[in-house]
Amino acid sequence: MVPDAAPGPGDPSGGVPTAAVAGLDELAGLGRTLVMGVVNVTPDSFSDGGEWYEPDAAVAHGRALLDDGADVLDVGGESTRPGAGRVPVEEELARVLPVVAALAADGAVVSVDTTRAVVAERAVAAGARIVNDVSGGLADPDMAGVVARTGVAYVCMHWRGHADVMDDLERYDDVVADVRAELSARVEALLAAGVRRDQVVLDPGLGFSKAGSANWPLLARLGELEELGFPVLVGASRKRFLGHLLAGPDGRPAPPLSRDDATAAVTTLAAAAGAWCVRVHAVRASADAVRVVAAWQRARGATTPGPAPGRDDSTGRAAT
Ligand code: PMM
Repeated sequence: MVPDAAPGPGDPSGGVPTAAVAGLDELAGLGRTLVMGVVNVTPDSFSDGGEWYEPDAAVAHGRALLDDGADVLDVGGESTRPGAGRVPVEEELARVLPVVAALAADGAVVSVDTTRAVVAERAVAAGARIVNDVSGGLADPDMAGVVARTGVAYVCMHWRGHADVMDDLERYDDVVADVRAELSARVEALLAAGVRRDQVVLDPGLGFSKAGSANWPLLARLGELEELGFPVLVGASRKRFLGHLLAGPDGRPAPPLSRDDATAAVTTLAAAAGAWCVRVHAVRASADAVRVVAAWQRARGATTPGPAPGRDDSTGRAAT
């Protein structure tokens, strides 16, 4: 892994997402899209089910992802696989807390992937610095209060229902406009509960209540979400819509583990579109991709007369 080149004085890194998110100062200076590596401590995730279920194996996997170039490790103890049932809260705590504590003690920036306020709060006490809530605060009315009280970064994903019903909630007039409006409503609720703006990261929730074809406009029009003025995280890794895209002649979707090259291609596109972070299972290719995009953007900034219309050159984010 080649270390990041430190942006020099006057470095024209227009278009690079350098947003300062609460408590993550050391990441803001990297001048490129961040890579979040997935550490699923579950027996049944669609993408890597069971592989890292034992805490020691999960910690070792997290460390390997750091070696591959991950900036953040996302530790989750409940599968969001379509159709999955809920995990009892004590079980979720037992799965994630030792892994969060061990990786945080190593000095890693750890995120906890949970929809439960109590899990979020205990994980932050164990060292997590990001709460990644695929329900955007809808699954647990106490989540916004915990996020406000702890002051940590909060990934607010677009969500319409738990895994057992999410595929029945896929109707949109215009998927991008609808997701944007529903995320805006979540942001209003978070701010009303005392969450600060600099804690919030938005996520379109690819694959969550989105039929295959609905995911592409969300990627293609990422700028419309960025216009809300918050950093954007993209989680496309190994998802079903990539499996359908890569289906063989028999029409069967490509299996999850064969979707990593397509995931890296999505990382490249998302980074070029200004994503703050990508969440991926196979880190190395995406870690390389975000560095390629940053170098490409710096060269564009050096050779073009100014920032693209509507962009704030200092942050690389849409001027709102
Ligand atoms: N996708 C999964 C789980 N957590 N979190 C965020 N913020 N965004 C996502 O798209 C997302 C997520 C799907 O399950 P996986 O852990 O097997 O990838």
